[in-house]
Amino acid sequence: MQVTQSQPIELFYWTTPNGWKATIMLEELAVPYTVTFIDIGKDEQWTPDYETVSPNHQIPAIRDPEGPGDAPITVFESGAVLLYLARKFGKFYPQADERARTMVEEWLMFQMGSFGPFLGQAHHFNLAAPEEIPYAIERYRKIAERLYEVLDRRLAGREYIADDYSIADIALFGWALRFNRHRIDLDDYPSVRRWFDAIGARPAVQRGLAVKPRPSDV
Ligand SMILES: N[C@@H](CCC(=O)N[C@@H](CS)C(=O)NCC(=O)O)C(=O)O
Repeated sequence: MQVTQSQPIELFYWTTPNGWKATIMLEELAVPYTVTFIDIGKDEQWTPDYETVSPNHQIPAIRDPEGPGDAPITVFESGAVLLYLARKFGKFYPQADERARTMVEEWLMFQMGSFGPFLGQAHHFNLAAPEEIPYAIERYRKIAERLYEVLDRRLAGREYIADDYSIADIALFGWALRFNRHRIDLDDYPSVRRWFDAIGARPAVQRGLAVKPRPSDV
């Protein structure tokens, strides 16, 4: 049964890999949504109001006025947001097929647990740390390469990370977009490169990435 959304979902968002997962998903679903920009560079996540939506004061999060039982619901953590939206609208997550669903969940968890948190550490030590710490830079460089090797092996001969385009592709793509910051050359990973270009060419993905507070933001 097709689920319709009358009132827009409110997305709490900033232009980051975890934020893009949510805009891409909402665009792919073509459901109405509004965006509340939370500029984490200006610490706008640190308000008591936002804590009621996102207990760890991070983006993304959503408020769906038409949640279960027709009552509002808030969801924080990007993986939970993707799963909630996928279940609600019955897309990009093969709920009825245990084997296919488990495959999507494995790769979604791989992203949430590794291909994100570790790459974020690489960004920190490559670009933000107040001093250069060769040990940390090297540690996260090696981990980034290992993660891309895993992804490249998985994508060899496959169009998508699971059987069909899914929330696992959406989640992984958001982070792969930052390959420059974690100092990965995508051309060293030809299967990742092919997948990355194909996902990036999807119109909904492009619309999701275009959600910005100012046109000049990257
Ligand atoms: N596990 C969280 C991580 C979210 C996250 O790291 N969000 C970052 C932006 S990508 C953030 O809000 N940073 C601000 C802060 O931590 O104060 C998720 O997947 O939603």
